[in-house]
Amino acid sequence: MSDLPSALPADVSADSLAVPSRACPVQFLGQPAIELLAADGSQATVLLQGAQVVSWKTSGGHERLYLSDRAAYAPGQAVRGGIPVIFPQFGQRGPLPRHGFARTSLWELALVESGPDDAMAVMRLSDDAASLGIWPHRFCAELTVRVGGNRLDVELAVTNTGDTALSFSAALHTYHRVADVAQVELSGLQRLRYADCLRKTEQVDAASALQIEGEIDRIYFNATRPLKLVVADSVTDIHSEGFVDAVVWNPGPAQCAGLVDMPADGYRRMVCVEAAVIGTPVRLAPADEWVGRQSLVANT
Ligand code: TA6
Repeated sequence: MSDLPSALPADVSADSLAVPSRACPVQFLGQPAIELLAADGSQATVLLQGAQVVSWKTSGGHERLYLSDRAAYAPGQAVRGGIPVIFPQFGQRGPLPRHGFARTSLWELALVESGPDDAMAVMRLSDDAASLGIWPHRFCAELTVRVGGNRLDVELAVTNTGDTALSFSAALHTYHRVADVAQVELSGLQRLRYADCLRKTEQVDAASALQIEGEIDRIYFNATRPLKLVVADSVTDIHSEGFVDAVVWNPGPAQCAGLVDMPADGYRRMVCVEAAVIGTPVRLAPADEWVGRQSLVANT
């Protein structure tokens, strides 16, 4: 226990007493998780189930991710909110359960590390009898989460550990927490081609920033420019590498009412902006590796 004085001496700033970065195992709503705390006070919490980030708070304690207060926490159950890891199939674009099995699998903690300014955890998922039964490929997936300096970096690395080629689609299904979805302006997608999953059409986006008016479910292709999510006075810059597409989703009131793990008005306080690779699935020859990254920077 430190012997710090109860009141700081006049010449000592709180910053100089910053708690060193750390990563520690915790229980999050009964689930095994890792809490990452950076020296500046920013923090993230990652469940072992699905290697799912469920909380990212900036140094002022502002929660940046939406997590449904009706989310289910049970083995094999997808958790509504945070950053679900979508792999090896996006949506129902194949024979697997929707959004694949990574988000409902138990990952193992491979590494935790804390530096002077940030804290990091690496989680790992490999093929097993259950996955081979529905997806006949050997693989090793690693998810790296790093928090510090008001940014959250999430990286998915997939290696083909088998002796035949494999293909997959993937996404970091990020639920951004917003004050009011009606105030969202998302720029960086202008003039891109997108698939409208509601109307089953392909279109080209408008030349202005995207605003959310009701249910939206779009896959933007070749979305390689940085995105900027502005909601009232909150700004989040979104950078992706490797994930060449982007998904924007909000269920709107009608769909939200049908989601048992979302409050009826939950759609008003979230928007999913997802780093994705869908249009052209990733193909890996034996021993090949693919890496995708999404960086979120909270600018206010
Ligand atoms: O990312 C958009 C989407 O594919 C939507 O079509 C909607 O299904 C959403 O994912 C949520 O999917 P989930 O399986 O988590 O309910």
